[in-house]
Amino acid sequence: MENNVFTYIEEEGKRQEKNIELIASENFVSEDVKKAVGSCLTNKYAEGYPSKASIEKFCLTHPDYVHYGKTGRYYGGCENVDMVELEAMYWCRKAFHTDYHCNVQPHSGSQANSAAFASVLTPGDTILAMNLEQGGHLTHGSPVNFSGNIYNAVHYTVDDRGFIDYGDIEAKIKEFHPALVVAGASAYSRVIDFARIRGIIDSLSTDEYKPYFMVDMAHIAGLVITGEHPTPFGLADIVTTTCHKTLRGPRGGLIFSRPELAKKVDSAIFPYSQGGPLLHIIAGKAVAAREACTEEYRAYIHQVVLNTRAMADRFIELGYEVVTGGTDNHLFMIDFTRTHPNLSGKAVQDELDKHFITLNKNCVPNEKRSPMQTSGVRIGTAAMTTKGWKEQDAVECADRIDRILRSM
Ligand code: DSN
Repeated sequence: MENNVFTYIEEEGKRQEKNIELIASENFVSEDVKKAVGSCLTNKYAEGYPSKASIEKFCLTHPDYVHYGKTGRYYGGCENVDMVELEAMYWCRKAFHTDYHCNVQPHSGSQANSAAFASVLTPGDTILAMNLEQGGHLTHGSPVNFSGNIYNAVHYTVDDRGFIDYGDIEAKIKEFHPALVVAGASAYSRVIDFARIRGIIDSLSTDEYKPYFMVDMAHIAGLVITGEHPTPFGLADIVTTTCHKTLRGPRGGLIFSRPELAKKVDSAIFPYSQGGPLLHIIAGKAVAAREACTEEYRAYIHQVVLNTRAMADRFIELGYEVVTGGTDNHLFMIDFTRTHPNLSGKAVQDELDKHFITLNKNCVPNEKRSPMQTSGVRIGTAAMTTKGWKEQDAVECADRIDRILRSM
């Protein structure tokens, strides 16, 4: 049988070039990131972490680097990949302006969250996080996910307008005494007030009870880097992220932690939940993090925020209901329930696919339809801003989507 994989890669390249990409969790990486990810590093096994000798060598050229966490590999020949991993740890910390420990090995955001939980929790512990149906994430305690099975998950909610209900966070901490409070979302268009959540946790902590605070900043990582969203560093004990959304790196995850948790986090990745790290991906993370330290990247993220706001505002002018009435970040949600009750998120997604516009159906607060149908869609502009979109392009796209939906 012929192997057609290169044909499909070529076809997918054409699709990515041609389509308008509005999936809020996607982006287009640089040629340098692709070069790293497609490199010979994929051939190398390197279970463990960079050796003490490699760290000493790295510090000769990066005297500001301070190492936390585990050291030592289980295989020979790791002298080059050690330096790659140290570069990734160094640039990820630089990009986020933090001296937290950084583990660059998680294969994905889910793996990062799984290990982050395992580092500070024991099975059966209670976690408090945002509801998946209202914008949270699968790995934040959904009953169909490991997180909702291994741990006792309780959820906070959003208010009538779709904003996080901080009063509910406080009430749920008082009622359930979670061992870990999680902030972060995959479909939430507003600033998350990490300082306020830290304040709530501190006000309810005692000598006997002190929950950990974890932020999953996967969606907004790029905005955190450039200051378009408040940083969780200095507030959260653990911060996880993916690298492939607004951060614009390869698929994969990161875990940052306060230095005192470094060894626990490292052990929770290897040997607890992963084997050999993907060094080619880690190289891509290093390249992307370095790129995120540039002025060009700062301007890019600022443009993402402008484009998203322009597009959300246009949809509101056109008579659509945008959840929370707008956006502060790279995405927004349209809720068809009241304005277009005959439209489901799935029908809209399928129709737009035919017009080469790609987005995803999404549950909205107080969703009445199933997750396979939904009453809303999620729209993000990070990918199209990489392709050069300005506000006018975003507005024209909203007009075009409106014309298509009116003919449905
Ligand atoms: N992070 C999700 C998304 O936002 O698309 C998928 O896990």
